[in-house]
Amino acid sequence: MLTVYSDRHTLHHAHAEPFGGTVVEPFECPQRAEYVLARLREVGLGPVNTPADHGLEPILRVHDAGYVQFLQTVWADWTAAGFSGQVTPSVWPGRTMPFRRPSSHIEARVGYHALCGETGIVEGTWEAAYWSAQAALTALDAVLAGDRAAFALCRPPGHHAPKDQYGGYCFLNNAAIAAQAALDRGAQRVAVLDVDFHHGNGTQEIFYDRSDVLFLSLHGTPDQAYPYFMGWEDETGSGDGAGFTANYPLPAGTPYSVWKQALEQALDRIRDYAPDLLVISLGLDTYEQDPISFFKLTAADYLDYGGLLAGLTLPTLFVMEGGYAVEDLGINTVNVLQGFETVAGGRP
Ligand code: OKP
Ligand code: ZN
Repeated sequence: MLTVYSDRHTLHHAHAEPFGGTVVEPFECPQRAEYVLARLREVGLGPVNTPADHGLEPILRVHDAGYVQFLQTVWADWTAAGFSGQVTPSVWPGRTMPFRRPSSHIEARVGYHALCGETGIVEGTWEAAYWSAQAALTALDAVLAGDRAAFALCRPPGHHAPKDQYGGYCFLNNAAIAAQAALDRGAQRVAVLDVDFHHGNGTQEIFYDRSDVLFLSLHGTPDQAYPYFMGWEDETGSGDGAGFTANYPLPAGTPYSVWKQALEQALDRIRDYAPDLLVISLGLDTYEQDPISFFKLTAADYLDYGGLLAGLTLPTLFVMEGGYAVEDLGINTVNVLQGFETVAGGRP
């Protein structure tokens, strides 16, 4: 299987993360991608290519132009205001404040575009996010050209970002950008299956009122897990999209046997939908040793469900999302891809 990877992800390295009343080293760190890269080279998964530049156009099919411009200029505006460290939101339009007009102050613009407060922005964040999206688009090229599957080793991740907000370590929604690009290049229907521990709120929101993308997410129940305010079972789509969103919230301690039942239900939905392309938002934070999550999957379970995904016999694009047990992240990620290849057969 082809992997697409850009070392420019290292330009995004937040310095600190507020967590549980203290400040810690960010869970979403550059070493994550290095562990995955090392493991896929160790097992000889396939070639590793750098992304081709598809430009801003496919990004702007999903994200607002004003938001993209914000990401491009936020660091310069932050430092011009005399601020340093990392861009950190400190004020939001509160829930009862009527929105009258935008404030041009950088603190206001940061709060306007920030979903939440744990995600730091540094000088190279935009460049890293841009090439992360290009990795997804380049891996998509391979699948559209006939590869059975390809892996976009994206960092930073994307699934929490709706069209004009960042947070949950995400800036550009790589999976959504790839799904939209596939539609723009002739696909009729795309399924996005999000197996990250966290609900893919950004992807859900982007496609919520559309029937050309079926979005499905298995995740920690909003009652107990970030992003808390979305991901309930009764969120099923609206308008033309009614019935084209499916959520499988699961409680703390969920073992693979239970997670797998939800996955089988999601796979049935995908089979009925008969998409032209399957995009997997691949998060490995369902792992029993993940420091910020609470499912109980083991390394062997990743091999197993990789095979189940291959059983759909669909062209499949894997897009890296979360996973914070850094030292085991390579093994777990590549286990999904190898489990897939064992059932699907190797590279065509
Ligand atoms: C990103 B991805 C919770 C604070 C917020 C953010 C988690 C982002 C996960 N105490 N934590 O989906 O892996
Ligand atoms: Zn996650």
